[in-house]
Amino acid sequence: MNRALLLVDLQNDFCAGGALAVPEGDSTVDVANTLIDWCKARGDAIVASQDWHPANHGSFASQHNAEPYTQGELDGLPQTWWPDHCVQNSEGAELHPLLKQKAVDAVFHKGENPQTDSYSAFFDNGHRHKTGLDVWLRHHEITELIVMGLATDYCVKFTVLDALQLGYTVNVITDGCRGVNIQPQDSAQAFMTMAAEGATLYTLADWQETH
Ligand code: VGL
Ligand code: ZN
Repeated sequence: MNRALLLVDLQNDFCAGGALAVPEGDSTVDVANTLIDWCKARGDAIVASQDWHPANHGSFASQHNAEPYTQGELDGLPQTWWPDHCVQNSEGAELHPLLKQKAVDAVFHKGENPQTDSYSAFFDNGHRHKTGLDVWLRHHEITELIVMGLATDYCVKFTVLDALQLGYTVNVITDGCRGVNIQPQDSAQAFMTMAAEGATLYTLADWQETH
């Protein structure tokens, strides 16, 4: 059984000083680097997703004269309006500088279509278009994922739910994730939903002790 570590959106804009900074987002990078070493030593693949928006992306509050973190509608779906973030080729879109990026075998962009948002690393939010991630994983005969990253209540959650739907065995490293928490319980609820749908939750220490 082949396994991959999937690092979700470990980008500057979701870390301290970034445009859509997630509280304690930076603290996930050490967990990621520990897992990178752990996975490398065992021959697991390492992949990453990268939120990669055009400057006029439809999820940006600035495109709608709206306040960031309020709700609207995009592409027929409820949409949270975000501060401009992860604009293609900007510093904010880069993976965190302390992440051991050389160990990453493949990076998958998402959110490039200005008309629709894409929280999951597998599909856009309307499930109309696929990124290359599923095909890459299948090509490498990967059936099990270790998932962590930013943000728990958006991109991690929807990536995990899609992975489960696609038939992967999914392990989530909870202390490698941090949430936006527009509502204070959003991250806790996201973890409960992931577990209810079939993901197994571990702290990094639990994972290392049991594997
Ligand atoms: C994300 C909000 C907007 C995420 C991306 O990576 O969780 N959240 N774009
Ligand atoms: Zn985004």
